[in-house]
Amino acid sequence: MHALGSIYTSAMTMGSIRNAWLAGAMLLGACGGAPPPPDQTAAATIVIAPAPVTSEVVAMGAPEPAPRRDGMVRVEGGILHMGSDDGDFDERPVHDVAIEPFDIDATEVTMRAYDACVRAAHCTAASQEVWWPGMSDSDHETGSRNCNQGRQARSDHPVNCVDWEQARAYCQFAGKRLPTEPEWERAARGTDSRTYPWGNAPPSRSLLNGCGLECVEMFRDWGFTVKATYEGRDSWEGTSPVGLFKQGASPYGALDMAGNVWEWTASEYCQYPHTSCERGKIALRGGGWLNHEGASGVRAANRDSVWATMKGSALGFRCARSIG
Ligand SMILES: [Ca+2]
Ligand SMILES: [Ca+2]
Repeated sequence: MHALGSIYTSAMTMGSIRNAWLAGAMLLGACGGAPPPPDQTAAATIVIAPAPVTSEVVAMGAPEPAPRRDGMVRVEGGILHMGSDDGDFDERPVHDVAIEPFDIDATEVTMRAYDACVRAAHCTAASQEVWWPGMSDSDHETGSRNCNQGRQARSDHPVNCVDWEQARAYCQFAGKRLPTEPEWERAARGTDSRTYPWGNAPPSRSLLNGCGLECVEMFRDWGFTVKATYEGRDSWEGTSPVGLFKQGASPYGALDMAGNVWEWTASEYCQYPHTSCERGKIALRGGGWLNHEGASGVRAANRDSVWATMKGSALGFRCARSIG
């Protein structure tokens, strides 16, 4: 994890350890040069509406749709009750967003898939090192230990340590695009405003690759204290192969929408209801193998943001595609 050290300290001074490494990176990023602004690809119609009632939502146990042969799942359109009144300040107010049906990758993009784009000379290679503006030497050293580039045994793991432009280039290569933030939330939460992709049951090591005891101990060895996502130990100190946690599927069959790697979206980071935006900052979703904030960090409405130029070892992406 990139952060730790100075980043962790920075986040703590904000009065919260929310998304500490990412928030810290954002703070540090503000000291560096601003990256190119993102284009505005979100095609959502925004309508303010009262918060939906979510208390009746229960954990889902029904079989989830299987990915198609092209590795994507279909996500229904309609009104998304975006955000959460139970989450962080940037998840409020809950507001309605109209979205069109679309397809989204069932899994995060793997190293193997990304390398095919590199071999085709459409993508630049993923980095073996983390980077963000103002990064410290210790951030660089600890964060780079979990970049997957150049590790043969991780070809089925998500590509990480790629910036936003690299993610966009890959999706273009695949005939796709990054999902907008509303689309990502729809794909993770379905139509019932559930807390997590699988329902409302708390995270566990059978549902996602989060920060279990293996992660807590790793950071303890590095001199840092992090809060576990769940009790017990999972098998993955860093990323895991994509699509491993079938029980954690979203209502549409999308996997790892919670945990493994945070995911780039197409959207600039804006306060709801999309009135005030931070130019050059991109909205991230899903939480990752590293979360300082425990279970809350992998909620489907949780958000974070970083400079578009960041390359993080707990940050990857998946692609989406419009229908028709
Ligand atoms: Ca783990
Ligand atoms: Ca993920």
